[in-house]
Amino acid sequence: MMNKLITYICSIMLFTVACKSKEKTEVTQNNDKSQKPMNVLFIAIDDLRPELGCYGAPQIKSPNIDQFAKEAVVFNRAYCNVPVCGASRASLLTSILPTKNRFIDYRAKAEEDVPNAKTLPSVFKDAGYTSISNGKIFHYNKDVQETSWSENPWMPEGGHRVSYDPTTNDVVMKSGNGRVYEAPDVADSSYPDYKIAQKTITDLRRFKASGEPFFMACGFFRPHMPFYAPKKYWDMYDRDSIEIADNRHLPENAPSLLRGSGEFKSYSFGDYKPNTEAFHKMMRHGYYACVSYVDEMVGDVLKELETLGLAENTIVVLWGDHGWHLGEHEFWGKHNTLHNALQVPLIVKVPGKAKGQHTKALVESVDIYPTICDLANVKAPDAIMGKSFISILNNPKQAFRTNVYARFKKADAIVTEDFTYSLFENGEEMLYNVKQDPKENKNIVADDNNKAVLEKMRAALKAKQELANTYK
Ligand SMILES: [Ca+2]
Repeated sequence: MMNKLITYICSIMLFTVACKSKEKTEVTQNNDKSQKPMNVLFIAIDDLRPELGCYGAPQIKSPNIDQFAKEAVVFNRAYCNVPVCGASRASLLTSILPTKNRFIDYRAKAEEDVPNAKTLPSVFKDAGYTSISNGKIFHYNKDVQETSWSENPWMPEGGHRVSYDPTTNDVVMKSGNGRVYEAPDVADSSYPDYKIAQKTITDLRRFKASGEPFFMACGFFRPHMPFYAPKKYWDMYDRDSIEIADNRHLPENAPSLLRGSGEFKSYSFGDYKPNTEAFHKMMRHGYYACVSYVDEMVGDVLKELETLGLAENTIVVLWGDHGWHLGEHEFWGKHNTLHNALQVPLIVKVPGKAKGQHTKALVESVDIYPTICDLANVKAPDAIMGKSFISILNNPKQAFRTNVYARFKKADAIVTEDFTYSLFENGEEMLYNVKQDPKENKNIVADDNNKAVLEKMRAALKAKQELANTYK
């Protein structure tokens, strides 16, 4: 018995030593300058919520992202720091948290809000990489252009404001927001996301030929409204069988300042009347069709990365800039601190790290910057506020943050493993138990049983606000 025990203990000790020496070897290899540098492909998808096949949503046709997820780590609990395009992107790309005076809305620019910050692409550029921006990365593609990018940011003609013209049987540039949906029988190449994918593919071929290390940012427009996609993507879904939100009402005890986004009202709805069942089905159908269209474009880019043999030394990060209400609470879009607006898809593939696994670790968008730097051995500036989650990529079962922080205009929010909490500027609060009430249908802030939790959430929020305010 004793002998067996001693053998057992010895084998554990040997195993531990073996693991430690393996770790050491890996670190040494990473620091070996003779190794090929790690490239970066950062794919940003506008307004993509984590409703994808690989997130357990079989109703969505996202075969290319699902395939990519099998080679990557899927973050089941990733959050944006600001649920609006421009601010979310500026915050991620500088790894600086929002405050009530910084990163406010879609117009937020890094060069105005944090003029001394070094952006993620700029640290790669300074480290000798070629940094490229194709499509929508910063909301304004000229934001911090000089310092961030090796070449002028590239945007397809007309941006996302193109729509189908029956006289030319193709899409053309237009001004202003028109109808919210469009399903013409045209080729993939008609819409700008195709051109963004093709430009990225052309650049990848160029970098393969030149051998230069790259930081490639590729930003797709869809599924941001308007829901314009070739008919074949709409045809992937049977509208009658699309399930609409089952909580088409405000949360019980909702604060008076809780609002949905008004952005969708800038489009026209054809024959549809908001808040009808037919409207819900049309909006979901349009959103899903655009997700499938963009999924195809992502697939084109990732296939080229494989074909060129670049995948083996390229870190790929796929990220949505914020969540989206698809009719839950009768809200459409982002622009509040409910879970639907804050949670984002985040899928990270790193050669040699974990793959085909999901993690429940809480991460926030500002963590992406230091993680990419860490993986590529590029030094991140001291002023950043995110934390590298490389430990999760080594072992997706590890815990990471105890909470994440987000804010939007009149509300600050904290999300923990079990709860979401918001404090509005008028003092109103929201607390939801996301384990028991994942759809956030009942604000339980006034429930005496939650007093201890509430105190913790308030303290966590204050700490995050203080951290955010440390940057001057
Ligand atoms: Ca967006």
